[in-house]
Amino acid sequence: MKKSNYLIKLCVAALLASAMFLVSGCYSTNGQQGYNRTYPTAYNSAYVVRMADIHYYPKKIVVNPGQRVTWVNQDRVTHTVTSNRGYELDSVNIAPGQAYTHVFSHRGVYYYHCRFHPGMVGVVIVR
Ligand SMILES: [Cu+2]
Repeated sequence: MKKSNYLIKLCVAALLASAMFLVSGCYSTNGQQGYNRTYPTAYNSAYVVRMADIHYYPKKIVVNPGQRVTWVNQDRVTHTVTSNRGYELDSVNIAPGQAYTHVFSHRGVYYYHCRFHPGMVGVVIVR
């Protein structure tokens, strides 16, 4: 019994340590400025939204009807791009290193979130 308590404490300590490591990693991302200039060509998209540190960057984008938007997961965990209402945005799981592309055909305001991280939200304005 004592031994299993010790093991549980050890696991909690390990989890806390890795959580702190993740948090400290939030501020180590460099080169964000150049990102939107370089990636659209790679993905042939008008806009690229990065997923990193449990956030979408940028959180809000404005596009024209018919434009492609690509979400790139540069995080260490899986994310989704899921409409708050309706199914305009309904990605499958986007693993680290993977991307999801969507073409917006109709004007509107499309709020979305990640299924795994409730605080991870964004919006695409098509006009
Ligand atoms: Cu997520």
